[in-house]
Amino acid sequence: MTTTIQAVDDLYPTRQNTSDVIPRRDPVVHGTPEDGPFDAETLRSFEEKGYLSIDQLITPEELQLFKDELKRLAEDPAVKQDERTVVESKSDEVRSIFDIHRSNEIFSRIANDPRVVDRARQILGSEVYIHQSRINYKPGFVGKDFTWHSDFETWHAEDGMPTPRAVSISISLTDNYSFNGPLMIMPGSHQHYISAVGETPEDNHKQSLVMQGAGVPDPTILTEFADRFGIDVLEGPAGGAVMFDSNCMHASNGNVTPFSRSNVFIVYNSVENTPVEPFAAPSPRPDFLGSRDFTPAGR
Ligand code: 6CS
Ligand code: FE
Repeated sequence: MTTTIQAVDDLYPTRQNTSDVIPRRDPVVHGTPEDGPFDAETLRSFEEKGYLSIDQLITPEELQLFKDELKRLAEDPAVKQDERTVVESKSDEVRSIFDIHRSNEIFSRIANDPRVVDRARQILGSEVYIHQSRINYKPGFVGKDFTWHSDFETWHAEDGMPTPRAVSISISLTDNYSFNGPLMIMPGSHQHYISAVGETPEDNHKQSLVMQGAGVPDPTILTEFADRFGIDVLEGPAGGAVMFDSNCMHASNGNVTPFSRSNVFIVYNSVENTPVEPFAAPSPRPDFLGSRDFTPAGR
């Protein structure tokens, strides 16, 4: 019996020997105003900027429940030992906990909630499944930065995601001020794909989740992007959310203030964009980083 391996063209080559800027070959918004809660103007703005903000996505009661759960998880020694937990390089404080949509009932509920999934389906124009989820703590005083990157570049190179038909939502669990390391996005950068130089090391995720190395864009190109697109700093109160396209150039600074900057981060991928073999890595990342369970979310 012969097995046919579905060959998927690599439209977004990366981690080879040159750093190039490739125009996006795919639409950003796949759905229509009739497909969900976003109106035509919101969808147009998302297509143009690559992100949108949602005021008060969750209730004050849900916010308190999530914050209590965040504290409980960070203090659980078993959680700290788990391979899905990443700790800060120097302080040993919890930096991120991955796969919380599967390991935790409270976060599984919000990850499959219509307030979130309906929006992801509308942007992606199809049923969606969860490619990845994480809690980012960014604790006060010691929360480290996330350097400039495109999530899609990593998900394409290391998880085998064919096209950028994926969207992330970051639900703020603490207030995001200009000074405590909020998300920064270059508006419009998602329409251009920056390929990176340098091969992906074996087991790259073991260091990339603390400090990304492979796939980091070239500083000269980053400077050109910053000059061309500018940098939006996404401040906002706890309970709000930001949705952004998988190929937005984004980053966040470290947090030297006493005020932690914690969020829940969930990545929705179109069921028509399921991963194949990695496009630029020796082997696929573990399932808790790039899920191979394509069960539609919210069903
Ligand atoms: O490697 C990843 O999948 C993760 N890294 C970053 C910095 N953002 C996206 C994602 O959570
Ligand atoms: Fe990211």
